[in-house]
Formats: sequence, C-alpha cells, structure tokens
Amino acid sequence: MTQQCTLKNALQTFVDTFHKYSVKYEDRDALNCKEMKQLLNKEMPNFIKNSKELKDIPNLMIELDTNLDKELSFNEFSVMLARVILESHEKMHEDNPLTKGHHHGPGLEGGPKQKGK
Ligand SMILES: [Ca+2]
Ligand SMILES: [Zn+2]
Repeated sequence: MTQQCTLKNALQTFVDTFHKYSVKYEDRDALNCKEMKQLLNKEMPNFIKNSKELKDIPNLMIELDTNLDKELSFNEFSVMLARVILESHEKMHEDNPLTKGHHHGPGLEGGPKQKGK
C-alpha cells in the first residue's frame, strides 16, 4: 500500500519553500523580515499584486509574529498561507458565482480571464 495523499505534495511545497528561505541568512527554522520579503517576492509575485492580505507586508509581519520575537516560525507563517488560500478561493469565485455550477477562476494568481472592474 503506497497510496499517497493528494495534498501531500502541496504540504511538502509549503514546508520546503519555508525552509529554503528560513536558512538564507542564518541556519534556523524561522523567517526574519528580509527572508519573508524575499519569499513573497520570489515565490508569490502575482499574489503580492492581487492580494489584500499581502498589501502591507511590514504590518503583516507584525500581525503574524504572535510571540513577538521578530521572526516567523512555520506555525506563524502557516497563518499567512491559510489567509491567502482563503482569499484566493474567494477570488476564484468572483466571476464564477456558485449558482451557475462550481467553477474556479485563476484566483490571486491572476490570468488572461480577468476582466477589469
Ligand atoms: Ca515569531
Ligand atoms: Zn470553490
């Protein structure tokens, strides 16, 4: 039995991406402000453009850093992921109302399907 969970790869990507940046300046398991900014800019550039959650990154850092050590643990980081996933799903439904069946647009990633406001 080697059946794998469908979400295993997504989880692995979250963990790997976090770790790729958390060890950039110091080898540890938390993101400082600089590392967090790089992660967002390199790994989620379109999300930064389209997301309300990611509009004010310095403020977001403060909000996410619940233990006030000026770093984001994976625990704290995952709160940001959850919020962005939620926001993106909502956006996927922007031009795809539930009444017409369940279709998903491109969400925060954006794409050619998007028409202006
Ligand atoms: Ca922290
Ligand atoms: Zn949906």
